[in-house]
Amino acid sequence: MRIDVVTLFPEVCEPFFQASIIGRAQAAGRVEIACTNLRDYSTDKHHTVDDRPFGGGPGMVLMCGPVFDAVAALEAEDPRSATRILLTPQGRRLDQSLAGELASRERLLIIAGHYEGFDERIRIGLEPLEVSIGDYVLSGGEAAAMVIVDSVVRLLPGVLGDDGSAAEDSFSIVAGESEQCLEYPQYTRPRVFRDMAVPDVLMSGDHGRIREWRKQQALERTKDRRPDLMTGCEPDSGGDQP
Ligand code: 9D3
Repeated sequence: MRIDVVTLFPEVCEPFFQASIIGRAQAAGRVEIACTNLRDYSTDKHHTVDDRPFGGGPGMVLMCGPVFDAVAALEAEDPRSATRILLTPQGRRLDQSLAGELASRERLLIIAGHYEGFDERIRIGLEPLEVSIGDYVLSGGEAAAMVIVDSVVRLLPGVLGDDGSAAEDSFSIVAGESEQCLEYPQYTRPRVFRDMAVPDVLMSGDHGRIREWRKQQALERTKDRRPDLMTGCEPDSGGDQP
């Protein structure tokens, strides 16, 4: 997979993409991620990429020219057709099932804005998929780009290895359903820390009991904290809503 990120702050995104799992995925050739500075596609000597809105109002609007030119130049670099993604609070909310859909594409071209918004003709002319990462206000799309790339890259074949980590995530996709239970409580050494002991069952060596305890804990925790997930979470064993 190839991922391009068009942004006014490539220096913010680049180190994130070099680190940890995403960095290793790139080194292993599973994904190629390139950040492009939108300012490189401005056409005036002041490197302008935004302007005041026609009709007045607060803030600045990202201009069409640099965005169209950046998209055209990047798409011409590679014959694989790109899924264009525009990061905006008005977009489809990112969830595990959208991450899974995006992970199946051969190429993503992500456009991150800053300031108040995009010239509407960017939507009309480029017909991007508009994506939001949730209902809170960010100062720009860069953090959202990092979140999307992270959630997608770890789903690519071979990226996590075969320890089952991706399949066991509490939000992993199971048979087309995107959500299941939250995770059960985990413990490691020491056995007692500040008077808090590890539950006896985990020290019992009885793997049947351990599996039952974990299932029960995960169900209780899900019912308590995220009842909205209960539909995808073993409906027979505690899924009854109050
Ligand atoms: C006054 C209306 N504001 C929307 C709530 C304008 C506005 C504020 C901040 C428009 C864009 C932004 C910058 N945000 C993003 O670029 C963004 C974002 C977000 O703020 N929340 C969740 N997902 C995303 S994806 C891109």
